Amino acid sequence: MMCGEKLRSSTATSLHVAAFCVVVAATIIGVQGSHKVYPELQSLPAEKVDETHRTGYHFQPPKHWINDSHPGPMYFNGLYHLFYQYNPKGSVWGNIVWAHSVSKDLINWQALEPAIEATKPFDIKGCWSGSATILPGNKPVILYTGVDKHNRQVQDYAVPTNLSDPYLRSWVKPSKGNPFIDPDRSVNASAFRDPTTAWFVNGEWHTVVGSKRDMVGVAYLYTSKDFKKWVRAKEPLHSARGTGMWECPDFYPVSPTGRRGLDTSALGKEVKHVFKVSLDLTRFDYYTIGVYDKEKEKYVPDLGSVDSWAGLRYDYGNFYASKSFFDYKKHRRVLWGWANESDGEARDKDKGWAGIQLIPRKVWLDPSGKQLLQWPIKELEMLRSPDPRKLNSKVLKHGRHVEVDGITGAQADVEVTFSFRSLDRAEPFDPNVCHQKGSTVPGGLGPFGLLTVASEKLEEFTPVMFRVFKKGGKHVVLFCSDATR
Ligand code: DQQ
Repeated sequence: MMCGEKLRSSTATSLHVAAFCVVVAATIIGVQGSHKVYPELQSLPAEKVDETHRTGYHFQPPKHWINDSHPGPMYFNGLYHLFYQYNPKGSVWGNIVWAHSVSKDLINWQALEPAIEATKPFDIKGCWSGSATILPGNKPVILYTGVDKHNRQVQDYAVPTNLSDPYLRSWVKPSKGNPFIDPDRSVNASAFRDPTTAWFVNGEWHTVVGSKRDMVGVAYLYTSKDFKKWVRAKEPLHSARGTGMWECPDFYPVSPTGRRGLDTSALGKEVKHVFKVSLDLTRFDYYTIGVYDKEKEKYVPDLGSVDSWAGLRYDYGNFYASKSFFDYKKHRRVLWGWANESDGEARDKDKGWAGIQLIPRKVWLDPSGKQLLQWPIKELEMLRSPDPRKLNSKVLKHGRHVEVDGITGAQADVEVTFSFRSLDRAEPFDPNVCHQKGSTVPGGLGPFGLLTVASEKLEEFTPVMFRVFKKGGKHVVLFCSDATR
């Protein structure tokens, strides 16, 4: 632990930090998502898997490349299903299938055969991201982007072969009705992908497909009465200038009060909507909060909720191509994201794996209505050791640290309370301070936090740190990390 302020344990003023305390966040990080094509590497099976940095907390398959959480999870008949983009032949992007795992608790997973592979003329060059929807009668259906033999991105569907198999091991892509959306001439068929979970309103099913027109990011809206024949609406659900390609759109309702999640089709007078896109230009996930006007079939962000990289991000670290789902079992909305590697593809090939699914978080609307709040799902706590390391009442001195021994510096689930005699020295809020001042330049109150992955003499470390500010008569905490060291 380190601190930039003389701190003493006290019950007067304390900050309780457990794994993710997201009030406002900002990070300096040199890692971004990408899936460039390396034909010479994409079909080289792992000779051995380097276990050094494999994770104990996150989902990852035993070997090879993964990307995108957007195929996403779904809850069906007592099991969680996780679908993700996977290269079964190597550890760089390529040969993409929809890999499939199932779990009872979102923590312990069993890998199954891929749900969707490139076998048909309408997906022969790739089975890209999409989403799952549960239709009335408890019938799951997958909508996904197929890359056809002409390299056009078309929208396809798949259904379980046998609904009474609890694992839904096998999926079929009917020739009848596929592709269900064929891009007409007005659509850019090389930028037209990732259909999101469908919602039902006004007697029709609705989905959106991410796209762009020049530099205008677009979410094309399609509607269907029977989930078979889909028609493009006159206007997109939403679009924004200067934002480029919108990948992996996600659109869902949030309750104005409380933490319960809502079914994707839920509507109501006070219900707000979240619209998320993964911006290909920056490779980060941005969201706005706004209102869904079902009569006009338009999503309108609230005043001050900004599209593009001037707006809010789900996460200020390495987090891309995310997807949320409504968990019918626990009535919560759960969000998954994907992180890729910061090493190059040569290293990915050598270590035999690349990419992880990030820790699933529960998301809900902040009481201000202006941003989302999130917290790791409760189930994560089952990974905690029965014999935790405990440190009590340590005084942290300016510029010093206290070593926590007996745990690995690379992976730990930490609950920590920092207490202050007073918060008087908190400075006015500055959201850019993490980026500008990093972990070493002191402010009024902070930075203080944890040094993870630290070398013995502290030449290298990754700080996860906090600064306290004053804003609008209250205190706010900025939560940052810095991967540059
Ligand atoms: N990855 C998928 C695309 C999606 C992109 C292909 C986002 O469908 O737009 O693997 O990372």
